[in-house]
Amino acid sequence: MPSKDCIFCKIANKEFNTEFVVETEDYVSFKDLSPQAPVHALVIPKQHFASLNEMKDAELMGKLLQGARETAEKLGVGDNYRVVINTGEKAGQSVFHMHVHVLGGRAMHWPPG
Ligand code: DGP
Repeated sequence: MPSKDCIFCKIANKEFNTEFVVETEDYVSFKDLSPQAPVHALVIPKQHFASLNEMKDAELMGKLLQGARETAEKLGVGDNYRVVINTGEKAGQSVFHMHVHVLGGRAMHWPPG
């Protein structure tokens, strides 16, 4: 169920002319507004799920990972990139429409903060 106040639903519905890196019938990816690495994109399902915990469709979950891989490749970091899914406020989730971060273009540290 799309949420009318959800910014990522609006992006997926093309209400902001956002340039997509990848688009399929199930998901889109686009560059993050507040990049934390030289390459930072988000992969989101077109359907609204508040977080990973609301997603039950394993096939769609797998498609989002394929989307992350394809997004990294298209943005030129296909050999070295990090995929992050923040789930819940304490884990750093600030937009409650499930999204997969794709980060690359610099060395990554572990553990993340
Ligand atoms: P998280 O903190 O894991 O919920 O990540 C949310 C990310 O979404 C954060 O890195 C900033 C990004 N973001 C928020 N609003 C917008 C927007 O309107 N456009 C784009 N491109 N990114 C956004």
